Amino acid sequence: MSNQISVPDIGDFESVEIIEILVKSGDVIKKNDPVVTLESDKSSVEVPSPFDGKISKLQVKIGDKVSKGSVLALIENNESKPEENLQKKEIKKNLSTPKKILPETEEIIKQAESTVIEKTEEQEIKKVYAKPNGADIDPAETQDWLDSLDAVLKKDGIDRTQYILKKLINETHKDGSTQSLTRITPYINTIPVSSEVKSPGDQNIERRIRSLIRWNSAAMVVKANKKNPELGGHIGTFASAATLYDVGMNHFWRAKNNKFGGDLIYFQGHSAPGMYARAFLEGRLTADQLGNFRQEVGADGLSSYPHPWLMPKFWQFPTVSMGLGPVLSIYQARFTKYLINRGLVKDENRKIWAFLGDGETDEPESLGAISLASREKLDNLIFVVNCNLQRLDGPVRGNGKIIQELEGIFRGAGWNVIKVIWGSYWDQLLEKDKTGLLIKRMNECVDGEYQAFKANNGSYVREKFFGKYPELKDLVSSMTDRDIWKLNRGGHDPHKVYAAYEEAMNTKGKPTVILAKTIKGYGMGKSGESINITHQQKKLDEEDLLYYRDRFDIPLTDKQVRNIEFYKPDEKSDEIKYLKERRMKLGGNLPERTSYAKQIKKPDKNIFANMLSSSGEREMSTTMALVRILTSLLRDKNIASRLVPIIPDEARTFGMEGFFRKIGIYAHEGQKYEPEDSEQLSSYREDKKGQVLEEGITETGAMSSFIAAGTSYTNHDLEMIPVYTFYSMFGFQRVMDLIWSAGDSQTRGFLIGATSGRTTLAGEGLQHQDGHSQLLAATIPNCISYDPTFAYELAVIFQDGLRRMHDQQENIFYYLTTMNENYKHPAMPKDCEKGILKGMYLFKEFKNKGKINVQLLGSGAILREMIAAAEILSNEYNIDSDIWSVTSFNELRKDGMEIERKNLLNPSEEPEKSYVEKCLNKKDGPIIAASDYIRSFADQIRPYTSKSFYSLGTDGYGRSDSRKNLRKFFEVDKEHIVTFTLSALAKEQLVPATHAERAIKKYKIDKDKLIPTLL
Ligand SMILES: Cc1ncc(C[n+]2csc(CCOP(=O)(O)OP(=O)(O)O)c2C)c(N)n1
Ligand SMILES: [Mg+2]
Repeated sequence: MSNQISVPDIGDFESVEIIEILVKSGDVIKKNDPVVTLESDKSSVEVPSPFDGKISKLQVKIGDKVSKGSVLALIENNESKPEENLQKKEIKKNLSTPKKILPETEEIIKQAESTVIEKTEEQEIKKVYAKPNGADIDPAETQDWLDSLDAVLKKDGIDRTQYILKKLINETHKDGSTQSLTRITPYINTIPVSSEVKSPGDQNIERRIRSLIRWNSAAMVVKANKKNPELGGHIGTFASAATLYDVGMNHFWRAKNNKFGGDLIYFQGHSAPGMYARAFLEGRLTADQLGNFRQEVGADGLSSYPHPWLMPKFWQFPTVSMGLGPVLSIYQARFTKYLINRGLVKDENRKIWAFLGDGETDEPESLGAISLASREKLDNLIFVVNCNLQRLDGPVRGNGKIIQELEGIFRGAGWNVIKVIWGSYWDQLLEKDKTGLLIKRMNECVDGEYQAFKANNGSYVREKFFGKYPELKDLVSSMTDRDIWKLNRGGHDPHKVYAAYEEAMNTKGKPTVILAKTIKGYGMGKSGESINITHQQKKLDEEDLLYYRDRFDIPLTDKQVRNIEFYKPDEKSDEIKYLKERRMKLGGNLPERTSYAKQIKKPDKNIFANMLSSSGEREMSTTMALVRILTSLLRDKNIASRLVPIIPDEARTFGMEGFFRKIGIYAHEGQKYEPEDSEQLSSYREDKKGQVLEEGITETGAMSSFIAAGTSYTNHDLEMIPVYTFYSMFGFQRVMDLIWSAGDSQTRGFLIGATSGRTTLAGEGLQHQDGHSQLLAATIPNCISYDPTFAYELAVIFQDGLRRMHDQQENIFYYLTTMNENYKHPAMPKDCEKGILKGMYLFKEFKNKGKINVQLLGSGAILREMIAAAEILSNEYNIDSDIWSVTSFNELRKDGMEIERKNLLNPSEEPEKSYVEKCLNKKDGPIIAASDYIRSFADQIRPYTSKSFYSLGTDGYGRSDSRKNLRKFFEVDKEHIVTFTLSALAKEQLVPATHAERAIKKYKIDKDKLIPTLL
């Protein structure tokens, strides 16, 4: 039978133009295949076919205007009409909507409700309020409860006990209790001794290995600083974290190999020396390389911190800017699940581990995204917070307890929290303490005290910690001060750490955070153990070094210690054999950065063809052109599945809502509700296989997703193409540090600064109007940035970006600014592709009017003002001009800089010309350059031409008004361009000054107005 394919509900739009017809008569198509593309002035969207079948007749042509219900085509098939389906749906809907309540029924409900109220009033219980100091008003009753609890615990175990407690607590909430009783647990280990899974490792060998790593990592820092005190480095951080890393390396972290994708470990930035020291024992780094720690300029240096850019075969994740590691790891874990749910990679139970400092948790980025991790049930994510209680200047929470604070925050956010506070030596004491006083004392001590204990000695701990209560003093009376000193912290006890990691690995349905208590500068003695200056301690004198050697039994002579020699046992030694064997078992070495990704095949040559011809009478913005480019790419079989559109809650602003229905919004649980706009073409469709990352209002999160997707070629061996579109003002300015780290990570992808330009985004005002993001982009070495004006420029740039990042495998990423101003787009002039990519090309010449010429360089939105100004100059003043479309002042500057340097280095040779010079040197007249950015943007090319150069731009704070008024205010409208050009020509003595004076009057330009930077 023949069915009609008609326009479904397209929201508020009427008479929308058909810009593409994607089928022809006779085509056999599948349900949901696109039939036509519609474009309003706000967005463009494909209309899918509701049926499988064969197109028998097209009812429309390009340019037709259609509305809801307009018939697009006829299709032959065996299906029923969509209206019938709709009717069925309606019936279903009606069934599920509750019927109206009859008045009699309402009366009955009212009566029932009133009796309930009376009853509760009658039965009101006499309340006994707790004493405000928490004192027990009825100890016998309390004991009854405790006995009952004990009985349940013995009979049915902990789960049942917790269930009953939860029930009881819930009951109290009904009666108005607002206390949550489970946010913070006592200051003891979460995992009881009886549940600890024992490490299968040989503890003696592991301790020896750890000691060697400790020594070599400290020696590396000290040696470098002895060579040159400028170099810096840290000993104290890794000293506190050595056990946390070692247990992972020996037992948990699986490397990437041909059978497994590998766990991803975000190492805490300033613990880098520890990773190098291990790699040295593994034979991956030489003693010479360790000797070159922080001397990176030569070929064999080791980078100060984890920087993939500097050590691309070693480091995977830059972490040292505090807070970035945590947030990046969360989105990495999420992106891993995204790839699995979309069927692009196998689920291999890979884990993402992130190590962070306790001081680092003060960064908003560290904790700001933790609720995403629990919401998305990221059980592939494990945080290890090294709680050494200190940051750089002093204690993290001298007056409080960071572990307890973090426990509350993470538990509140829905994480599995494992506290590893006390080491095994405490087990017996805790077991012996029947009064609960020991835990009470542990709870009441603040971190400042805990730090001071470890900066002192056993007798100090006896007196200050145990001494507070006689019972506790008794508890340790048979212990020597040395024994007391040996009471270790959880994070230094490999057994406790192993048990915690094991539990984290097996936790399902939520992420885990391990809060491990350690000592900053562990083992450094008086030179740095638990003292405030530990963080920056990088010089150890002879005595300190000898102490450190003895403390960790390093088999070095005094002389070798004085020479600060590294120590590596023989290859056949137990230590090296053990260490290598462990890593072999776990699949290889870590960290290691590799990529085995197959490159994405080029899109079809004609994929952007429609962008290269004129848009005719149709007006559109470059943002819309971008949406069209993406829509075309989604039809390319090589590219479609690899595109990752990322949006922080602005899809509708950018006309991207068409993607919701077409490719779905990623939602790990699918869609549990029928969206209110389900009947519409752009309905909000969430899907487990959804492709769009709709991040909500978090540029930090969106940027983290961009990095995860753009480094997928190394972390998942799968090339992806992230396209992150944002309000240009909330991009670089907001998340510059993350963008910098994207560069370091060698992320590939497209950042799109939409609604860009200080005068082009008209109504939003000072905080929204971006006039400098391009300049910020220019500071990132591997960021390629463009500010195109026309659709064909954008298409050429985008296509070349795909070529460079995927064909050529260049580790670059793009920043493209697009605009929301609608205008007509001309067809691409001949032979301008190279110029578009280099940064400028001759767009148009206004010739034959006279002898006076001027070079007009316009970028982005302001190029069109330039074109209009050129017409006025030609028509009214007989001034000829060459109009250059400058797609990238940034790229032109790079070229100029490079050529200038080359010329300076080759003084005897004929100087080479920069691209700017090559374009302009045969042209006459001064240069007027203008953009919708501050003047420094265009000024970047000033040194690369010998011509007079005048730049116009939008320096100053933005403000809300119409585009016309804003361009006038910032003096970048066609009238100002004409006037300034005339004035510049007068200065060059090419025209009389009266021309400019007249223009100033004609255009009512107020000479006395202050420069906008002062307004
Ligand atoms: C964004 C940022 N701000 C400041 C620093 C400088 N810095 C490096 S380490 C450090 C202290 C870190 O303390 P903590 O997180 O507790 O780590 P620990 O060394 O104690 O393990 C600071 C302030 C930085 N690296 N990044
Ligand atoms: Mg710390």
